[in-house]
Amino acid sequence: MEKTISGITIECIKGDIVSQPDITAIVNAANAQLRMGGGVAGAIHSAAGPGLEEECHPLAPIKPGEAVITGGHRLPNRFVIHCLGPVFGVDKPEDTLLANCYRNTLKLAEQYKIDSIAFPAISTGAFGYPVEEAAEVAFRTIIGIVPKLRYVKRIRFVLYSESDLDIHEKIMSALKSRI
Ligand code: AR6
Repeated sequence: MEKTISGITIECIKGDIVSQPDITAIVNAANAQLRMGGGVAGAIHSAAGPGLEEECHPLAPIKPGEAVITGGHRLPNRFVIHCLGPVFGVDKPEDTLLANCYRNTLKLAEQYKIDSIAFPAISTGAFGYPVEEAAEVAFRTIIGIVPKLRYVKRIRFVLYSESDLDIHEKIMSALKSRI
């Protein structure tokens, strides 16, 4: 599913964040130390190779809601933007911190004149954020920022499961009627 708002395409697909060769920057659901870890971070570091951890080392630690940028190393993408989502029930207020992830990531993307970006569903895996609530925060934040974007033209959500895709599509269609 995709829709265009203020000339920017927002889309949801089912897939793997490390297999988005047409996208300039992919987003890592990182850990504070910017190390390999599991889930998205594990997949990104495995695909990028050890050079990514080396580049990350001096940038760590980061706080919930913060984002930092590195090169893509062996990934097909030019950049990786690493952000630390909130741990649900621990880092509060969760919704503000999660919104900051999307806000700060898009801010960096603009600074680096990035035209396309792919997000995973930050915080919804190991960090336990309920997918539906997280998707509401993600879309609400992005919709608020979209009119201000100059360089980013495509924002892709890459969902790992059919059910996560369904939830994101449902929330995206509901948003349509509110715009
Ligand atoms: N591509 C797209 N989505 C994925 C992929 C993938 N390759 N792998 C998992 N997902 P998570 P978090 C989905 O746990 O909750 C790590 O260990 C997954 O199904 O990667 O922010 C880090 O080291 C879920 O819906 O990120 C941190 O310590 C979503 O991506 C911690 O987990 C996010 O899952 C970060 O936890």
